Amino acid sequence: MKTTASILAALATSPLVAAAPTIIEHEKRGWVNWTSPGLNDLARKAGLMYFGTAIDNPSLNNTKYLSIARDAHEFGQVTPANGQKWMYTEPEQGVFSFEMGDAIINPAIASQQIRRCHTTLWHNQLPDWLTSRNWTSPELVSILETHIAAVVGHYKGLCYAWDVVNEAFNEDGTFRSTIWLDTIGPSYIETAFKAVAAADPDAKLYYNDYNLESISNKTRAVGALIRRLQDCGVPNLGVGMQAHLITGMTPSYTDQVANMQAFVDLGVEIAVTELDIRTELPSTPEKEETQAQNYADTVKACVDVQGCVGVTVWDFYDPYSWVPGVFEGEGDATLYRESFERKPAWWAVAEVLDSAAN
Ligand code: 9MR
Repeated sequence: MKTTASILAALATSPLVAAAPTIIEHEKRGWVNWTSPGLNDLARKAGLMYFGTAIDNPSLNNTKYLSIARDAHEFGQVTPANGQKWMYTEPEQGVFSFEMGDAIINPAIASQQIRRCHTTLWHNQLPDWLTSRNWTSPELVSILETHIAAVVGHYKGLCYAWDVVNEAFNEDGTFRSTIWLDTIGPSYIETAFKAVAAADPDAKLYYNDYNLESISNKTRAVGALIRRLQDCGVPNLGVGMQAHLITGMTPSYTDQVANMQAFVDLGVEIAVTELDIRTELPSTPEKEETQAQNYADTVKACVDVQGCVGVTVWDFYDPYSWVPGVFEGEGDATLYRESFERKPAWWAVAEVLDSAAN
């Protein structure tokens, strides 16, 4: 017997009958005036654990921004963009400060937003005391373990995941030369993962990097690292694809799915951790349409690959995007304009999530 739902479904797919507009289309066209579902609401219905955003400390005095950033309907997950990094958490050796991290994490707890914590080991934003002199390998291992025990210990039970090691590979798949590699050798990675696992046994432990969105020498090197970590018994592993992408130059949906599946096949969970898609300025309606399609492809790939748990944008508001400060002449990388108007990319993401849910 045909149910009403199956008749409606058949009508919607019939070439003679236009598909019923989705709720997103209704709202976009101004047909209904309701409290719209946010991106996280839609992501949850589409089977993801969250749709989230990075939040940085300078934005904490912007009330309008915060009303969106702390709305769990829109963002069900938060990452501190800077507040948990070494230069802020251990500004002097053995002196720890959690003020900046707490300012992002505590309101996220209050808003019932999942926390991804970022990051216990990177080569950037290190304090001067650490970089301005040479250490022996045992000294640096001890510094690393002390730092992780203090910082991860402070946030124990509060972080769904930690980006344990960030950006450790070159594009060709060799290890990046950093204070960590050059002093300790590649074993610094295992050391960091084991230290975080010991300090917070429930946290997911992510390797996080950029240019991991389609299969390459770099993604193969990350795959080999994951297998090594598994061999030495590191639990709860994950791979974060940062996805700092460029409008019109993103990997195809198919390539992103194949790449995500290759990571998932290693037996780890994955997430899109820092999504933004930058455009050469000035932006145009055509460029924004391309950007919208590019955002939709990445979000859809995550929705379609079982094991991709969520998508985090690296801020949702152009004035707080890192892009213009680093890439001269580029910007317009996020989902919301300076006026807080939602861009075509927001609607495209909502559409992808909404149709996955239905
Ligand atoms: O968004 C962060 C920006 O405010 C900092 O100035 C910058 C320093 O390098 O780091 C940015 O965040 C980075 C993240 O921690 C790791 N992946 C790349 C992000 C963009 O640079």
